[in-house]
Amino acid sequence: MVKRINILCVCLGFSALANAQYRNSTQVGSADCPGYSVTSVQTRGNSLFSRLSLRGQPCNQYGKDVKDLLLEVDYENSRLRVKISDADQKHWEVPVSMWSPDKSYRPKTSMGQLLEFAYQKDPFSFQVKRKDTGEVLFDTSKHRLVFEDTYLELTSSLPENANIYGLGEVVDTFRRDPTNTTQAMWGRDVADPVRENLYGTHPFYIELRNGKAHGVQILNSYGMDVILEKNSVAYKAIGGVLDFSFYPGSDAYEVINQYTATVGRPHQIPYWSLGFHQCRYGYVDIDEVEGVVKNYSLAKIPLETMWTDIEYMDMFKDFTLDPINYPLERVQKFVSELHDNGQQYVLIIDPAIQRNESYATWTEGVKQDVFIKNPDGSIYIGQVWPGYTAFPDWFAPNTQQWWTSQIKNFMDDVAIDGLWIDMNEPASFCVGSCGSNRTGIPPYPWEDPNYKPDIPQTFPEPPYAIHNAYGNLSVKTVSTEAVHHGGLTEYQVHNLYGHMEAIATRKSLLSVNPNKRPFLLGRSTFAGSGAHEGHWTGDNWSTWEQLRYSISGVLSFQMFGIPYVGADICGFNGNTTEELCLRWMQLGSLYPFSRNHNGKGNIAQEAYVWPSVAEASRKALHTRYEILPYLYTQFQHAHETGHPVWRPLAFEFPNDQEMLNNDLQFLVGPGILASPVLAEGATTVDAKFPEGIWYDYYNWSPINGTAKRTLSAPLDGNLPLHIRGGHIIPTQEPAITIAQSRENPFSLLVALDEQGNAEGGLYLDDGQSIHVGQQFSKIFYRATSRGVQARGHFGYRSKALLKNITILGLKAQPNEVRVDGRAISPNQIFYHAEKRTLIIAQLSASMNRPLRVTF
Ligand SMILES: *[C@@H]1O[C@H](CO)[C@@H](O)[C@H](O)[C@H]1NC(C)=O
Ligand SMILES: *[C@@H]1O[C@H](CO)[C@@H](O)[C@H](O)[C@H]1NC(C)=O
Ligand SMILES: *[C@@H]1O[C@H](CO)[C@@H](O)[C@H](O)[C@H]1NC(C)=O
Ligand SMILES: *[C@@H]1O[C@H](CO)[C@@H](O)[C@H](O)[C@H]1NC(C)=O
Ligand SMILES: *[C@@H]1O[C@H](CO)[C@@H](O)[C@H](O)[C@H]1NC(C)=O
Ligand SMILES: *[C@@H]1O[C@H](CO)[C@@H](O)[C@H](O)[C@H]1NC(C)=O
Ligand SMILES: *[C@@H]1O[C@H](CO)[C@@H](O)[C@H](O)[C@H]1NC(C)=O
Ligand SMILES: *[C@@H]1O[C@H](CO)[C@@H](O)[C@H](O)[C@H]1NC(C)=O
Ligand SMILES: *[C@@H]1O[C@H](CO)[C@@H](O)[C@H](O)[C@H]1NC(C)=O
Ligand SMILES: CC(=O)N[C@H]1CO[C@H](CO)[C@@H](O)[C@@H]1O
Repeated sequence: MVKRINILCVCLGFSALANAQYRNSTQVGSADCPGYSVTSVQTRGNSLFSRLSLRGQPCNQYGKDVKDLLLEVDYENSRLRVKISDADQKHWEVPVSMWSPDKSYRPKTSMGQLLEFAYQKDPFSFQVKRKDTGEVLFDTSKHRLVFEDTYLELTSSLPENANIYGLGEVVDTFRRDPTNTTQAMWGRDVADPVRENLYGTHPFYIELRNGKAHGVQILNSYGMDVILEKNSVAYKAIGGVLDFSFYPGSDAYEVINQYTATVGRPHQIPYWSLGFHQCRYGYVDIDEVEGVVKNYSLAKIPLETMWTDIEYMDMFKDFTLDPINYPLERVQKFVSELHDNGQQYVLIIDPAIQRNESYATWTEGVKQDVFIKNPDGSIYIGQVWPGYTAFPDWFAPNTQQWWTSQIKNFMDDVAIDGLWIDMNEPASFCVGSCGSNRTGIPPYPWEDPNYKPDIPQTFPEPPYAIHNAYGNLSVKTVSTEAVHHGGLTEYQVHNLYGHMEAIATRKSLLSVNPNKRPFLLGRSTFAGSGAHEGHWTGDNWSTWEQLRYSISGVLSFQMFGIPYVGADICGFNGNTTEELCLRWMQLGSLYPFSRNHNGKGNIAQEAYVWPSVAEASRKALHTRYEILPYLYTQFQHAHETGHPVWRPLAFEFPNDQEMLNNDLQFLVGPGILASPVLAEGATTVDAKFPEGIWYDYYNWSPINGTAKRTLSAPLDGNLPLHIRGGHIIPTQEPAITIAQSRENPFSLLVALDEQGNAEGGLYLDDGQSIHVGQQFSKIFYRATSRGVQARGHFGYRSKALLKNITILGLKAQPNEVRVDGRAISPNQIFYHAEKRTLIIAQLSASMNRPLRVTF
């Protein structure tokens, strides 16, 4: 990737800031700006090129107006792209190599038949319309375009009370407030405050309008505000270009399909990563870590993967082990025991590298010239856990090789199964540089009452201050004036840091194990990160509010193409309570990424700590492991089409007004509705059921939608789950590890709809290889009230057999049941007339060929 980028950009933006102060003290608004007019237009095949010229005197609102612009409009397979750039000078643009587009994506209908680009010449404005209905999806005609060297502004009208989802990363309701939302895009290390900018950058939204969906994205790595107010969406960026992608849908899943075809499909996950994970910051030594694994085993709670936070390192230096508390031999022995038990081990690393002449990662990095620089060419120094540190520059040509060799050397010693990349906004505790000659480990700012950065703070701020909740852009991160390879500044590429680390780290893991799916979890993400890594929603307090918000957090990352996501179960900062932890284990057992993680100094919160939580966890994880074949199949769909693993009810039922704001219930895949308890003291849930028939997962009793029901959910019960009529859920008998579960018998749970039909799918492979060739099965199940059929591609040899088929909603008892034409024994057939349920038991059918069951 580094080779392909090869930028030598005399880019405007930051340098303009350093040389002049353009701030207009009279505070002109964009309405005072002249706008642009079209001076020439050319069309070529699917593309349109046009030049735009400033229509009058420059307004110099937050910079210097650019005189001539270039407009490029392209109808591509997966999007309509509208790009406006400076005609004469190159501004930094995110290189195409940051994305991994799905080149095999072929739409049923071409973009040109779905969307129309229309424009006005003077002043220039444009509309994006649906071709079939003429509906205007994006319309800039009511607002002036502003294009300055350090400020870009473009605004589109929106319908009143628009249904807008996305624009992250943020802690907020899933549907954003269309009248008062300011989402700053500036990666930020902070403990999950509500409605402020956070770790990742995702300026992509989906709008639901009249039951249809479309998506709009801007690609720009500069700091930016996206503002929803007054029936409009405004983009205000502090540099770069206006590079928009429009995704016509027409349902939300097709939008996400088109979006992920453009930015990169979610990576294929290792099957084991669907097991339950345990971590905490503050496991003092390897004995404690071993003790946790042992306690899970004693409590008979499935623990698939054990994690350790930064304390395993020697003074928090990456690729080292604390010689006293995590001695190499002990750690090696621990890892091999985990592996013998079919379990995994994942460790954290941070990008910041301690400045230390006796530390090979540092000295080699200096030799290979891999670190971010000060404007004077010296190595930029910040402060992170290991004291004064430098930051790898992912643009530099040798960084990949250096990073890979660090990871490889470490993994030669400790055979970890994946990496967790934290602090990669990148976080730093100084405001800007800590001073270029500093070494050692000073107190952390919050530990030192006399702390004050003692070098002059010269980082320039842009004239337009985006709504970064830390104020100045260099606060708690690398200074905006720090320099990357090719002369790029942090000001320009800040928001790409974590994404580029993920690309590099995935490559490193692949070079260590070329045919194994890497496991990678990252904090700061960008459009396209899902192709490389999963995500957790970061650090927060153990609160009921955060438990609720975790649902919209997970849902929004489904939209962003990063479906492997979860929040820290039981909460990270502060002390949880027994009840909160119990409810969180229940909800968290359904997170795509299910990990209990705790902060330092808090009371223990592993699932076994309280008998009540242990019992609830066993139940909840039993259900998770039961539906693993279904869950894994959803991840394969996500990998192929971007379709989310957790589905927002708004996206599934866009015509149901009750569902547009519902982010307290959700669907797992298309067929399972979850209605978790999210309030202290509650033992019931007020659940809304959309149209259809919904069968209780545990006792199979049906509920007719559309309905509101108060469901019983005592602490010692189950999280309410309902299977949606029309769906077939493949299940497998759970075991304590994924490897063992995968050897257990399968079953099918067939939930018939009102017409007596149901469908479902199952994807099977070895769960770990990158290239499965033809060694996979894609089975399509179809059921009616007369039988069940399995067809499809059968390339994977499963040793596990199909045991039971349970049919819910079957109105009459069948006279006989035939499997592939042969009648089976009546002893294998159980019909419950009252429940309208048929169980066909003890089938022992192969999963490796088609099957026909008739009744
Ligand atoms: C500030 O804006 C006003 C109003 O558009 C304009 O007349 C003036 O020239 C601008 N000042 C500078 C320094 O550009
Ligand atoms: C708009 O949102 C801000 C930030 O969340 C909040 O402080 C303010 O009260 C809101 N204003 C209105 C009118 O709701
Ligand atoms: C494991 O459980 C034992 C017995 O309850 C307890 O004393 C010990 O602290 C636990 N260890 C860990 C690491 O949680
Ligand atoms: C940093 O050290 C170099 C050489 O060791 C020296 O030339 C330079 O003046 C020092 N800079 C500062 C700011 O102290
Ligand atoms: C520098 O690294 C060496 C080797 O890992 C270590 O012994 C030493 O403590 C480190 N220095 C600091 C200041 O951490
Ligand atoms: C932000 O930066 C400006 C200009 O460098 C400086 O004057 C101001 O004190 C800074 N504010 C904070 C909160 O650091
Ligand atoms: C959490 O509980 C521990 C032990 O009771 C206590 O020392 C600590 O202060 C508590 N933390 C908070 C944030 O309340
Ligand atoms: C559900 O609806 C069906 C018709 O679609 C009806 O036969 C049945 O009685 C209803 N069940 C309940 C519990 O309302
Ligand atoms: C299969 O059906 C039999 C008979 O109802 C039941 O006892 C058994 O628990 C079922 N097994 C599974 C895995 O569903
Ligand atoms: C979503 C959420 O619960 N955010 C909380 C994170 O923690 C801070 C305290 O540090 C609270 O203020 C936020 O409400």
